[in-house]
Order: sequence, then structure tokens, then C-alpha cells
Amino acid sequence: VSRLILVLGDQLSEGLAALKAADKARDVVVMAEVADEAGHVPHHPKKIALIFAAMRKFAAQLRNDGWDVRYAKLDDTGNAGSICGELLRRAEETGATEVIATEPGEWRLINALQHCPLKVRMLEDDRFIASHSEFDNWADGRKALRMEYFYRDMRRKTGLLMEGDKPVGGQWNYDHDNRKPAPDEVTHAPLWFEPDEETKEVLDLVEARFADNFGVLRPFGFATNREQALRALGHFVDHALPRFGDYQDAIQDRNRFLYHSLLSAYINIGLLDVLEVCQAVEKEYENGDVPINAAEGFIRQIIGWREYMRGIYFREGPEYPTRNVLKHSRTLPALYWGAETDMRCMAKAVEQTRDEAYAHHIQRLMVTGNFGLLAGIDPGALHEWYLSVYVDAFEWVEAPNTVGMSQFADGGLVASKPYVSSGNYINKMSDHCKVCAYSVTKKTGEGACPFNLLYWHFMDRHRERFEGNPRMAQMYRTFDRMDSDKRESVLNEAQGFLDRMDAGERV
Ligand code: FAD
Ligand code: DLZ
Repeated sequence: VSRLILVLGDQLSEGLAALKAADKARDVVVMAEVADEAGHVPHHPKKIALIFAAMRKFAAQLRNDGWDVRYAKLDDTGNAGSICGELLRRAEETGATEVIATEPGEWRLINALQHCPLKVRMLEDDRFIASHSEFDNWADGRKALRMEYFYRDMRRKTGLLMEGDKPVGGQWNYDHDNRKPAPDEVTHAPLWFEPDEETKEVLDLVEARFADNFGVLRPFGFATNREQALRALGHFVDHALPRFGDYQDAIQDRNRFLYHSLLSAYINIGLLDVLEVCQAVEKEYENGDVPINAAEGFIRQIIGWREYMRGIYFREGPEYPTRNVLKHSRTLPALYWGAETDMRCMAKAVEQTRDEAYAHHIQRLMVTGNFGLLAGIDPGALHEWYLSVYVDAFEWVEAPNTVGMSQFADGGLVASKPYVSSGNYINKMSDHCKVCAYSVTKKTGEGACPFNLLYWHFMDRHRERFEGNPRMAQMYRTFDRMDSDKRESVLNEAQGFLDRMDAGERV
């Protein structure tokens, strides 16, 4: 009797655990575009298009390799609408009673598979450097789960940028070199791909079915198969990597991508393997083509942050995305969905999110994330927003970044202090403020930058929790040194801004 081998839309890797455990001669691969997955949050149309196009091409490749693949397109008659429903349909069709799955990257879907009335064997997803038990062994008994120490273990485990048991160059981390504002001239552009016939068919489907979702579908240029993703990797290491480190934290008004790789979606859906990506970067360093701060900075994001986030998500369990220790409850303002705003940094970050389904890390953390935290927006609403609008968003990586790193809603498990800043940080790292309707140098009064006002509002709201944090004590001293009239007017103006925003006025 054949078994069903489930391959999800972010499991498009030839070496997937379920495929490795299968028998090509008798087992049947099940892949399905389903309304449940495409509709549980309002995904950006580009994200849906990428996943469907890449799924179709991966299915064709598996068939070419001799697999029996049962593939359901979204508009096929008989499409059961959910992953479990599709498995049941294929079980009936083939007589199979057993499913081999690779653990999904979201508790919701793990739960759905566990409750599916078929025998489901769920294998650990081994497309990561650290297994669940390795992460737990590292975490057990530690008071603080700091990424940096986990990262060093991952360097030792992979041997990446190591000389014996020592980090190359003598330091583990070169982040202090990675904080330059963007140069005037950015010559690099990411590699895009012209949609082929198969991708065009998907674009038409997505246009017809998801027209109301936030986000611009065309032009669509993402890589949709492994060969293209490998070309995107090659393009990045050849052209952008040398300057990746220097400008990693920079934001530029007229350039959406700077020297970022745009590889996250390809890695997350399985078109690229984490080790192959990191080894390609390491090789450039060894050849003398890129500086250590670029190579180390990039590799840290992947074997450090990415692996660490996954560890946290699975260790903390299904309730993690609902955490809200700061009890923030503000409704997500319409400006996150493109309503006009005079805050240039917010307008530009949301505009490019709508157009590209992409914003780089500092935009997500220090612009839209920072604003959400300062304004006290419900972290659950922000979580749903980030999960919806980015092409690379899957809950295992998105939730710890949003709920933990960006919103401090886990109480400091991921971040040792909240990532909040006034307009000053945005002014230092970007050129938005030069063309903003607000004045970043004004702390109060007409035209004062809302980040300046909200920063003190946040600090004041959460004094009890953060005053004792040594990394924040200095800011409380600064606040307390202001004369009381000024303190009062900052807080009143911040409240006025929030009231206007809540009332739906343009802010
Ligand atoms: P680069 O800047 O070129 O970085 C290289 C690679 O490092 C990325 O491709 C990615 O694989 C990895 N990486 C970098 N930072 C992180 C990080 N903090 N966590 C995990 N991996 C990282 N990343 C996602 O992949 N999916 C998400 O849903 C996601 N949501 C986020 C939400 C918030 C609020 C924040 C602050 C960050 C989020 N990130 C997420 C992390 C990061 O912003 C993206 O990985 C990055 O912007 C992707 O663009 P890139 O490929 O050009 O990255
Ligand atoms: C994100 C997504 C979307 C939009 N659609 C599908 C789909 O139709 N079929 C599928 O197998 N997977 C899809 N995915 C990816 C899943 O939602 C993903 O596997 C889970 O969120 C776990 O990471």
C-alpha cells in the first residue's frame, strides 16, 4: 500500500525529511494549493504567487525525477480547501492510510495534522543547523537566552569562519563596523526574473482570487525555482556582499534594497539551503573578495538569528505569538495598510512593503516595529500584519521577530531591552527626515517628530518595568531632568497625536 508524502509550500527542498523517508516506487507525493493556507491571513499577493509558482515547478521537478505527484491547483474542482482535506481526498483515491509529513513551521498546521483522521508520522524538519533538542540543550538551565552565545556554538558546529576552535580574525562579532549610513551612490540592484508562462498563469489566478489583499502583484520578479534562486545567490555574493556589512543598518529614501540579499524567501521556502548560502559567503571571504565584517555579519544573521528564532518559536510553544506583557491594545492604525501619513519613514516603509512584499530588517525593526511599540499597538495585530505582508513570512521566524525582538511582548526573552528610539536614530541611519513634513530636531510643539513625542510617552507608561534596567536608566534620568512643564507638554502632545490617529485623522 502506498503512503502519502506531504510537501507543503515552504518545503520545496529535494532533501526534505519526508521525501528522504519515502519510497519513490510506491509512495505518492501530495501537494496542494488550498484556501485555508492562502486565506488564514491576508497574504500579500506576491507572497501567494511566489509560493504557488514555486510549488508548481517543484511538483514538475519531482515528477521528472520519477515521483507520483498528486497536485491540487487552487481552482481545481474537488479541491478540499485544507491540507488535511486534501490528504483525505488522496487517501481515498489511492487507498493509502498513512501520511509522512515534515513538521510544518506553524503550530496551527501542526495541530491540524495531528487532528487529521489519518495516521500522520511527523518528521523533524532537518533543513536547519540546530535540531530542536540541540536548541533545548543549549537553552536549558540558562538564565538568559542571548543569541550571541548560541551563535558561537553554531559557528563551532558548522566550522564557518573558524580557525580550529577560534573565530577567524580573532573576534566572533564585527557588528560595530556595520552601522554606516547609506552612501549617496548605491550602484547595486537585486536580480529579478521575467515571469515565464507557468508563473504568468499563477499571477492571473492570484489576481482573480486575491484582488482585495493589500499589496501590488505586478511586476513580479521573484525566483520561482532552485536554478533561479541559485543565480540570485550568485548575484548577491558577487555584487552586494562586499558592502552588505557596512550598510546593513542603513535606510535610504530612494533605494529600497541597498546591499541586502533578498534571499530570505528563497531560503524559507526551501529553494536554497542555509549551509550552501553560508559557504558561498565564506568562500568569498577566503578568496579575499569581501571583508570580514560583511561575511561574518551575513553568516550571523543566518546561523545565529535565524536558527535562534526557530529555537525560540518551538521551545516556547503555541501560545508564544499571543504574548503581550506590556498589555498594548491599540488597534492597528490604517497607515499600516497604506492610509496617508506625514511621517516620511512610515510612509516609505509601508509603500515599499505594498509594492515589493519586502522591507529590510531595520525598516521592519526601527520604523514600523518601533512605531508600533512606541504607540502601544496590540502586538497580536502587528504579528498578523508582518505575517501577511512580507514574502518571507512564516510564523516560526516571523513571530519571534515581531512578538519578541520587535515588540518586547515576551517580556525580554529575545531582546534584553525594547527596541525603541526617538526620531534621532532614524535621522542618523536614513535620509528620510530631510524630506519629512515633521521636524526631527523639534522635541515638542507644532511639527515635532511623532517618534520624539511617543518615545517619552512609552518610557513614562512603562517606567515601573524599565526604570531598573541598567541599559535604560540613563534615559529615565534624562527625562527626569527635563523641567516639569516640558515633560507634561511632551506627554500631552504624544497623547494628542495618538488620539488623532485613533480617530482616523491623517497624522
Ligand atoms: P539580509 O539583510 O540580506 O540578511 C541575510 C539573511 O539573514 C536573510 O535572508 C535571513 O535569512 C537572515 N536573517 C536576517 N535577520 C534575521 C532575523 N532577525 N531573523 C531570522 N533571519 C534573519 N525574516 C524572515 O525570514 N521572515 C519573517 O517573517 C521575518 N519577519 C520579521 C519581522 C520583524 C518585525 C523583524 C524586525 C524582522 C523580521 N525578519 C523576518 C528578519 C529580517 O528582517 C529578514 O530576514 C530580512 O529583512 C530579509 O531580507 P534579506 O533576505 O534581504 O536579508
Ligand atoms: C503560505 C502558504 C500559502 C499562501 N499557501 C499554501 C498552500 O496553498 N499550500 C501549502 O502547502 N502551503 C502554503 N503556504 C505555506 C504554509 O502556510 C506553511 O507551510 C505553513 O504556514 C507552515 O510554515
